[in-house]
Amino acid sequence: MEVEPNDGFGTATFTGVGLGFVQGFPEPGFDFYASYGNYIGSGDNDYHYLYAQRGNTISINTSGRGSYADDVDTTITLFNQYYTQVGFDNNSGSGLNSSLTYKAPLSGYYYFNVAGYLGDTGNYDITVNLTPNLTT
Ligand SMILES: [Ca+2]
Ligand SMILES: [Ca+2]
Ligand SMILES: [Ca+2]
Repeated sequence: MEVEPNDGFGTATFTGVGLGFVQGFPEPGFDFYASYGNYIGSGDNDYHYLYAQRGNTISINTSGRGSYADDVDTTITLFNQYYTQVGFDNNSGSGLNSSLTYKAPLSGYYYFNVAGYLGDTGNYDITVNLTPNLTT
């Protein structure tokens, strides 16, 4: 679950994904995957972050939360550790959900903001997957 306030980079919610990932191989306790529920209120931005190593593929998806199927029309904006935007998606997921895949060119923290399209509000789940690429 997100921890509000998380409306900017400095207060982003940690997904739990990526710590302990060393030299392309997972260490004990490493998380490749996270999924948890969140809520977008009026004027809300939800920043989350993960850690990826160079060559990892980051996959981020939104979906309806529990009984709140497709409650909110989400967007996802992805940023690198320098807060530079490196990706955006509105509706590539199911329905009006967002889905974004990005191969990390640099090791570091990656941040993403989930917001409601045109101010839409509601419940959503965020799902994050990290796929190692051991050939890079
Ligand atoms: Ca929120
Ligand atoms: Ca927020
Ligand atoms: Ca959308």
